[in-house]
Amino acid sequence: MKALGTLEELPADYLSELARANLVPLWPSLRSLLPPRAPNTATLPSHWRWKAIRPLLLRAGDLTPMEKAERRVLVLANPGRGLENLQASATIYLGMQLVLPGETAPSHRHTPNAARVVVEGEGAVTVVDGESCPMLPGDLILTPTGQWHEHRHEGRVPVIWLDVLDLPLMVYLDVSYAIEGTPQQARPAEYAYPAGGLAPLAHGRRVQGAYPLLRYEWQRTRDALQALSGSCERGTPVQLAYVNPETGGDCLNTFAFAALMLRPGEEVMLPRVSAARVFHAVEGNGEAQLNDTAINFEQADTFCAPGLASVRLNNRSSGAPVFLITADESPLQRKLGVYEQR
Ligand code: GTQ
Repeated sequence: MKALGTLEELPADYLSELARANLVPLWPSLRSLLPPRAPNTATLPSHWRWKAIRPLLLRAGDLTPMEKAERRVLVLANPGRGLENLQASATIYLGMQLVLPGETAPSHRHTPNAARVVVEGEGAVTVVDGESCPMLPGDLILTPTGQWHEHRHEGRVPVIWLDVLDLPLMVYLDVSYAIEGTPQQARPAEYAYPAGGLAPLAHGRRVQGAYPLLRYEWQRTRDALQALSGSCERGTPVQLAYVNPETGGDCLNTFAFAALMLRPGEEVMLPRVSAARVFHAVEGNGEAQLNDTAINFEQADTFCAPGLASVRLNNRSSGAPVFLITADESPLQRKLGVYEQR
């Protein structure tokens, strides 16, 4: 591609006349807006260590009462995008949230979609549009766009989870806002999906509604990965997608979630895709090679790969499996017609 003219080549009086008329020449920016063959990204391969996060988050519990926080969260910010922008990737926001025994993060609803991956503790619930979802380590809990949610904790130990939201996207689109609510009347989960391929027939009809399942229990996901690993060739990722059990589609509109198992000694390459991706280690320690960046991750660590990164994952342990939960931007990119695998 030809090099184009620069701002510096233009006379100062011309530039100031343009600015007075709210005009900007395109050609000095054209190559960075439309770079040849592959996009530019500020997203860096990044790693957030649980060992660093946990004490700082517990300290936030001492420093800032719930009334002063509403959501007591430390945001996992990508240094490449500027920490102040609170982004892991262009569209993914990650935060580690703490609720102490006896506390409630009050009810609200907002345009961004959210999902939580529980990291530590027991005894808390997230109430989503009235449905009470217990929070146990490894559980994935959905809070789709517009649904009321509050976090209650009547247990004895701190509960911590990872929030995954499409907040940067909603802010970018000028559609991000929240509505405060009042405490919800909580009921147990209405529908269960007791096994793959079986859907409840409520009053002779299939369950209606866009989000039939809000809580994906870790124990069942783990068991399913173990079972799948028996019939998966080594080196082929043992991976399950978190889907809407009525439609088989993505469980949220914008992000796809999956669980991945690395068997002892196993190395896998993931396909090179345009969607940025985040990884959270539910169990085990391993290595990730993200482009030129090597990451040694431990249990409860979180890391991210920009779009089109090459991703290699390694479990060097000879006896213990690694379990990861991933979130990526593929549903959003598919809807926009820009998703690609290279
Ligand atoms: O739990 O509702 O990390 O509204 C950021 C915004 C969590 C939440 C976050 C939120 C929440």
